Amino acid sequence: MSLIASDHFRIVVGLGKSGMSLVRFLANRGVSFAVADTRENPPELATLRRDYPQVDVRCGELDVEFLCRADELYVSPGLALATPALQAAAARGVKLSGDIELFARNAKAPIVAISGSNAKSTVTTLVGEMAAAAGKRVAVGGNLGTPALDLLSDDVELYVMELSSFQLETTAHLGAEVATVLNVSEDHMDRYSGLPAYHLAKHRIFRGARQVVFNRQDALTRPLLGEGMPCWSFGLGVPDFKGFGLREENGEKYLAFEFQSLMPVRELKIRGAHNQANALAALALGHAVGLPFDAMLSALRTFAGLEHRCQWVRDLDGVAWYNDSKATNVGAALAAIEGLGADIEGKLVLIAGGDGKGADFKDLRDPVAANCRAVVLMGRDRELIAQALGDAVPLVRVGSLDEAVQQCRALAQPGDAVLLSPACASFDMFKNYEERGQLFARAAEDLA
Ligand code: UMA
Ligand code: ADP
Repeated sequence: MSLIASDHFRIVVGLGKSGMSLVRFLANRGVSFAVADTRENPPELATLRRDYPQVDVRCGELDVEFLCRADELYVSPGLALATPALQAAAARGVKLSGDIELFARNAKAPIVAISGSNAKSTVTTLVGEMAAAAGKRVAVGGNLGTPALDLLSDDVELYVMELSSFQLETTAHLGAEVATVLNVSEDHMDRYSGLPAYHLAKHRIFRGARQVVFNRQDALTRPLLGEGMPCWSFGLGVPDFKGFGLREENGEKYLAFEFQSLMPVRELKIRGAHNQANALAALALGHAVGLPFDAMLSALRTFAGLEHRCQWVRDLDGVAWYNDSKATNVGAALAAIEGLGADIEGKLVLIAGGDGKGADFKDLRDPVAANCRAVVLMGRDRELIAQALGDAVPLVRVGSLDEAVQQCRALAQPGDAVLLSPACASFDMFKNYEERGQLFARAAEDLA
């Protein structure tokens, strides 16, 4: 049974990656639909016109009368539900939904659902590799990589899904086998009225979940639960029943489950305390869906981390260079500054700045004072960061990433590390965080 009524009319709102996956899904099932996008030339317009020339597509300002022809709108994650035309349609009885809701209604295999302000992609990838090492036919994607609907297949035995708060806003019932919010810190404050609204959106991931995983070190990750709900935890402290954590044996730190040591931390290739937490979260999620420990541990031993996440670029004159361009919010940059700062002999020379998305940067001040030799500031919101840091450390303002790299070369001393961890999105200066990371790595590699 396809869990979608074919006698209703739908409109796909947004024609990016999610919108195009919706188009494919609906067209394959013979559902009648149209497409709207607020942009004059949305990214997938040419593909839509080539592959589905019969589909009615409206570009530019959303037309409420047009939207109200539909029973249900599938709204792309990049478009806020607060958009007046969407709200006007909803007020007239049109249902607002999204790709993840449709995915959940049609997925036949268990879902591991992963959200959080940071570490989603790392943990999602890790759980996917653990499942593959255990011989499962696993599909990995969502906010990371392949859009959810493109993953649907009767062959899949396990779905491992990274879900953003934007995707969860349009998801009424996910029904995951296990769900987690890894951590909660401010992000996307240009879209939410404040942390409570953002927190609420993330916690929609627990709707209909059969098991949950929470972070013992972050109270905002604990869901409100009915009694008897199976619940696993992770955190950097010593674990107790149903907990994953760290234990010390003969002076050596181990990843551990309850009272059992599993693997020395030194065998992990990913660096920093934050990555130990990520490994523990992945173990908890994998254990909840029955993956054996030997397969999970072998995946942990080989996983070298994802590009642009505290990724080592090179050593030059005793200074290590790291690309953490994916740190697009304050929480992520803090994890890198504290995690890497504790791992090196000297100090960090930090490159920060970009589009701050309305964030408050004050939490950077103390960790920067403790771990950094200097901060090189660039991008649109560099003065906001400068104000938050005050006189904690010397600040250098630059106009380009190349100039930032040159300044870091001059400022860093042997034993130090240069860290690009901007605490900001990249869109004011770059196409995306990948481009920012690649240009940084290239400039660092080009240094004589
Ligand atoms: N947009 C419009 N008008 C529209 C529709 C979209 O202006 O009518 C704009 C949005 O404001 C946004 C951009 O277009 O700036 C892209 O939005 P989209 O919804 O079309 O995005 P997709 O191409 O469908 O990509 C989305 C996710 N992007 C966002 O949520 C912004 C991708 O995550 C995800 O990989 C993809 O679906 C497949 O599931 C990216 C992302 O940045 C990596 N996610 C955010 C994050 O990780 O912080 C949440
Ligand atoms: P997401 O998909 O949630 O953005 P990623 O795995 O891509 O997460 O990591 C993004 C950034 O978050 C990394 O660059 C790193 O600095 C930071 N980070 C990684 N693990 C953690 C953690 N456990 N807590 C906080 N920040 C983290």
